[in-house]
Amino acid sequence: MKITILTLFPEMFTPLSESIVGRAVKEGKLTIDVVNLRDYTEDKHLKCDDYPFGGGAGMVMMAQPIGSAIEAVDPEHKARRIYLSPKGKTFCQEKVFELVNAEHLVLLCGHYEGIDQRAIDLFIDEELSIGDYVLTGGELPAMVVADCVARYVDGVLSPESLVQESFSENLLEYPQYTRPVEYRGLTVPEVLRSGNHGEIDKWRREQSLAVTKKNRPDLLK
Ligand code: 4GT
Repeated sequence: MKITILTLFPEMFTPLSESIVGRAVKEGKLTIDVVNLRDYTEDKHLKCDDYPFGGGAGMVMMAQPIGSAIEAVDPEHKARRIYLSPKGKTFCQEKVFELVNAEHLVLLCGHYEGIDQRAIDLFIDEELSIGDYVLTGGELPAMVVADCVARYVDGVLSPESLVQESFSENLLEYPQYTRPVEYRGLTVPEVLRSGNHGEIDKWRREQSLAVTKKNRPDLLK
């Protein structure tokens, strides 16, 4: 799998070279290319934004650098081209399972007041939002999508870590504990130290159900 990220702020993606995703990239399990849109502008001052037609605050990213960059990274339109935007359909785990089957994802990040609508109409397959709030740019959402998808690329996580999740579909995770047994007067529930795996599974299911009822009752409907 290859993920190409198009952005005016490539330095924002250094976190992707850390931790689990960073290791997967180093081991060649997936490729993440971060491409600077500014490298594709035809403007002699390397400008990538301009004033909005119709007036209003802020700047709008021009269609030309976006179009040229997308055509350079995906000339035959084989990739799924995604624009991260608060106007998009809400990103969810089901979408992760769909995207992980793609050979190539192109993630376009907007900044300022957004991008010229013609860049969306001409070059984008779908718009995705990571939730109902506004950010200064699409870079964090692109990292969210890249991280979620990377976890399901073969060999990135152990199969056991992923199986556990699919069992607990539509339920939130049960609480986890590690050593020591006692920390500041709070002890690890006895059942988890019993070695009785039937009882442990039962306890975890009950805890999952309880936390889902409390925090996300919508998931149970
Ligand atoms: C929120 C989201 C997103 C923004 C989201 C274009 C200019 C959009 C700023 C950008 N805010 N992008 N993808 N909820 N802001 O996913």
